[in-house]
Amino acid sequence: MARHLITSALPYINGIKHLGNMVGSMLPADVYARYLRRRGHDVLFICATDEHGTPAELAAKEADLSVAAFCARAHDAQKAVYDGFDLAFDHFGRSSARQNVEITQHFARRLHENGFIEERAVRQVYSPVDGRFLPDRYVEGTCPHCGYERARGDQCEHCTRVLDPTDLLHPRSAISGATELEVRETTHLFLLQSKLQPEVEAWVARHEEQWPQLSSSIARKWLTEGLHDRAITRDLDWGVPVPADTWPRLAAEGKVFYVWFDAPIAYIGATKEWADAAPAGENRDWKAWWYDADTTVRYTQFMAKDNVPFHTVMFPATELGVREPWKKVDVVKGFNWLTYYGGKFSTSQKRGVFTDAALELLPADYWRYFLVASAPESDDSSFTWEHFAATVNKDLADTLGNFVNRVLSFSRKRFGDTVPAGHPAGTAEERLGAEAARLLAEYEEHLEALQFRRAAAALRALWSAGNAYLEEKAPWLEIKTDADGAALTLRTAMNLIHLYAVVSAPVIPATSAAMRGAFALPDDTATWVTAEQATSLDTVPADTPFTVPPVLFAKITEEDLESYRERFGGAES
Ligand code: B3M
Ligand code: ZN
Repeated sequence: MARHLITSALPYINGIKHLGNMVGSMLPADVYARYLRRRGHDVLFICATDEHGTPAELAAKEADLSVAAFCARAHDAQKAVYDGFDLAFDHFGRSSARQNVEITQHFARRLHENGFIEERAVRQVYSPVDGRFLPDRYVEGTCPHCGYERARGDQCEHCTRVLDPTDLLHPRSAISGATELEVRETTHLFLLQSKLQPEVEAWVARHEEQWPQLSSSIARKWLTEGLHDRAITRDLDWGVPVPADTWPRLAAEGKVFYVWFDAPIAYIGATKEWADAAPAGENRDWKAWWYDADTTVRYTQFMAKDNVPFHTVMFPATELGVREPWKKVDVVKGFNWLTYYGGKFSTSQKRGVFTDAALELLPADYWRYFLVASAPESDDSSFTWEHFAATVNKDLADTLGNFVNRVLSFSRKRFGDTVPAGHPAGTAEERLGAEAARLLAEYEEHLEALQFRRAAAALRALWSAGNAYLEEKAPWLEIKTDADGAALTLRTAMNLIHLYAVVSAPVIPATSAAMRGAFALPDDTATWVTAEQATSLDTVPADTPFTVPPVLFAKITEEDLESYRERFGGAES
């Protein structure tokens, strides 16, 4: 069996993420990891907080904490939310960890030895009041083109023109508002990506066939525009220090690597953290996942589309330039945006649903199912409370939850606390088994192809098949004339519930466990269902004791909806 390395884009440290971030990276990665584990593959699922860069420094300042203290706290806060969402990472690390510092410095040294790094003098805005160089977007001023007074040094939001900070009229520091700004010369390390362009192109050409169209078209666009040499250091206090053995002067000046240089390397760093955290007696070989692993590991990355260029072009360029056999990605699964009523999720304007608030309202499975079923794959998709409520009520509460409850309570009422025997399976059961096997195969196929929306649709169809069977057999009528017929129907339906419990687990793990726990079946450890088992629907034999679990999914009422819209903002008026 192949070994599967799975990573999700690393959530940035500066705040709790919204549902759009969740559906575009961590959640589908988790569903895929859970699925592959259940199919018996060796899986390593890694994520981490992305902690360097100016936004982290500014968020720390606002919280009146040191950056290190802020990041430690923010990491724990994010981790708690991801635990709440049942994300089953093998390790959730930190880009600021020692392991990542070491590997990032190693990469930089190797790139230098191989002639891919050069020192260049650049002129940059310096703010004496702030005591620091200001990144382009932290210089604000009046746009020379349209007169907008809050244009940023990289771009005017109003007329969208791309700017250089020195273009701005009346420039000021966005951090302190200071207006005495100077332009100073400073030296930075540049990664000579232009030299690596042909190699990256050849590498992309060999791999893009396996990528979804969204990813390969973004990679192609970047390559067509040409890879530019890129500054990979910054004048900041917080970050991976430039190694003094290789660049003593820059190290003495306190330069650190740019956040996008060390962030993807943190996939490796976090794997090493995982290995270093092994309990006594367990040997975790981080390098086997990352080094010389081209034919033994299949590596799948998940991310939103704005991150795709960094993963399909920039990080591969870095890895190629290192001239060591580091594992490169096999499949880049990119996502479009989830919007909030067609607009942006916005922290500052308090629009949209953040992951911590979501869990305060409802358990993770409601969100997991809804998000997977509306994953923005072929296009952007829009979150609305109305759509959310309709999906929960119809798919989760009616189609799945109600089926489970109805079958188990009715059987208990009529036949007691064990699965009834009844007649042997007849043609209706044969048809149902064939349908279940067909839909299961479809579901598997979509999960393997990373088509999450379609996978959710196949799962929903599998749930519906149970309802159709129940309507057809109508055991509540059958029981009046043929008790053994009703017993057969209920036993078959209970087998279907057990099948649902096993195969729904990648999407709704907690509910699946509750469904499975209803049956006191000895040695019930299978992690997946074979086509034969789906066809014969007899894993749970007659006489198996069972209990009726509490209602699996509560319906969302009109009043709930009203209060959600009020709290989170609804359609923009
Ligand atoms: N932290 C995503 C973002 O903040 C970025 C991903 C890094 S993946 C190596 O938009
Ligand atoms: Zn403008």
